[in-house]
Amino acid sequence: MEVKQLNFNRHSIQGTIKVPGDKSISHRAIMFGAISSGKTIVRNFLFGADCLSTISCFRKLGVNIIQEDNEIVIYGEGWSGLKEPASVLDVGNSGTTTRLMLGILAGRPFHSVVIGDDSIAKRPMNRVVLPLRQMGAKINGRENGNYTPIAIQGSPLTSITYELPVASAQVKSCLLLAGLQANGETTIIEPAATRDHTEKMIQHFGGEISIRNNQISVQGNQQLTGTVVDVPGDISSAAFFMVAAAIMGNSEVKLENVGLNPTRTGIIDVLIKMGADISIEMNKDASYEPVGTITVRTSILKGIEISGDLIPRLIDELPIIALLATQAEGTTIIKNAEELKVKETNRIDAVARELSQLGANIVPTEDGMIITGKTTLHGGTVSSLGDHRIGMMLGVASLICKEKVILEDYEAVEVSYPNFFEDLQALLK
Ligand code: SPQ
Repeated sequence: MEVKQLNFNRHSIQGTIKVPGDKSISHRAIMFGAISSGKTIVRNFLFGADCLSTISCFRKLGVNIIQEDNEIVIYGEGWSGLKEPASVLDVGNSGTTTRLMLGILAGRPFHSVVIGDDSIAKRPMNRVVLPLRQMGAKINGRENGNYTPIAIQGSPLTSITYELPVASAQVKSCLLLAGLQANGETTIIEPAATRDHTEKMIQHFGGEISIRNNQISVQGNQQLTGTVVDVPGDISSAAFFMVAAAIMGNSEVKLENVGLNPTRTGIIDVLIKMGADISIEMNKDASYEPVGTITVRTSILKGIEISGDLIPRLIDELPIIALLATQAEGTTIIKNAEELKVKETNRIDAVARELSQLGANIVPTEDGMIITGKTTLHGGTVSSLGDHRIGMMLGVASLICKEKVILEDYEAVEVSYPNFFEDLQALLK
């Protein structure tokens, strides 16, 4: 375990930054390139550990994927270009790789085994395994297929209509990828809108998809064609700088080329509702995903309630929103966010425990947390607990702590933002 002493000793954050490419879109670009026919070029790919795990898995599945300067080039040979892997497919720490890849493997005529790290081994896979079995997939794993290692014997799939029991883009995407290979029309019904990058990518790679309110349908036996994917900057990474600028004095940060897909912009809604000084400018020439520039300045914030349909639109930002709430006057209540318990860590417990160590007033609840502000944070020893988003949140927290902060397990940030601490340091004044 590596330890970092965070003693930035700076008073403001100022400047312009382009955060790395979006993690969700980078994963999907590799997967769609791999199942399509022809060449796919991925620009602004995120070279984080999770997306590198996706590349490694698809190389083991026989796909020719090369890096040319900062671009990834995939020479896809369609669905049948995927071949039985000679060794296990290791997803590392990546839930997205696990769940989406299972949707692809379920319909391929070969055997494969998926493993991951200790965190992945605790994340529930029944949410995809059960509906995939309904489609005809043959899947085994620990605790009847709920946990990795998971073994799959691919087989012909039949379409289903499936109402998602939880709002999850990973489950939706897994079933759409299986549905693209099935016989007939597969329909997914969402309880609340989740990130729609898979739907957009199906269209971008020349596939057909129908979206009516909360119902998404794909016909089976579709062949896709390789294309160019421009990955926008990751709003989930940008969120750390947005919050740093809002809570530090005399600050202004401009974030360029950030993905502004409405299914991901809940953090912006929260900042506005809390009274933050924020402005957004959309890029006119963005490609198939909306992109723009976000500017955030030092803000006077007030506590709010965050719940309902907003939750899936900011699920990964809740750790940094919790820190934001410690600097808002009054109470912030986060509800309906029980999904936080099954992320890289139990993020309700992790956020409450680590921020309380620094003096925050946070009460964990069954489905969220209650945060009372505004509190002065002191220093102390905290840990990412191996969770990249907890590590980056604590890095931002250290900027407003009165004493020094020791961060254990800081290298977890490599999962989604390998240069996070360097980029943060460069903006501090
Ligand atoms: O890939 P992984 O580990 O699941 O990553 C996380 C993250 O914080 O980066 C969640 F822990 O993001 C998920 C997100 O929470 C990425 C994702 C996607 O790309 O489809 C969807 C969300 O998960 P879910 O379970 O709500 O579908």
